[in-house]
Amino acid sequence: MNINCAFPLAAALALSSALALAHGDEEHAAPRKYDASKVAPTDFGQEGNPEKASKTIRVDMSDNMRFTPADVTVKRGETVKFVVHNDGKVLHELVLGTKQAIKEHAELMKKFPEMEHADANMAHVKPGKAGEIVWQFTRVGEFQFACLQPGHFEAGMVGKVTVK
Ligand SMILES: [Cu+2]
Repeated sequence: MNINCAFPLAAALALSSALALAHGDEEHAAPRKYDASKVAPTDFGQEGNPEKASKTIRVDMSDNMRFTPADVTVKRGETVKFVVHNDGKVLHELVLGTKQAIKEHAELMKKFPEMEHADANMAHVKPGKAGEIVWQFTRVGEFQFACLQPGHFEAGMVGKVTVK
């Protein structure tokens, strides 16, 4: 079972106890398969078709709780492939969302630090590894990406996506 992090907090909380049970490490082993029939629009865009990615952005994550770059600009409608490298020694992740969704998600992670999930808008990356997110930005505006491992967001592990 996956939780869409664009869901309101209440819905996410209602689901979270089931999630903790449903989410093992096994399902994270296989790379995500794009399935057009499962693409769900959100306020910040939707899962992109990897074959239609017109831009690749490499983002590095490090144990100093920073993303490099921490500020990216894309065009509305563009499908972007984020290649997310973990240069540190602990688990990091990149979660895309609206400012509000990221904030709510961070709160949820504080309450349920064991909660794991694998949605199209996030990549959990083990030390020394790389992960991918393919995302189509369908709305103009300012969005965020953040690492929601406990304490990381609070330490400033957050970046900005501007969609023009
Ligand atoms: Cu992190």
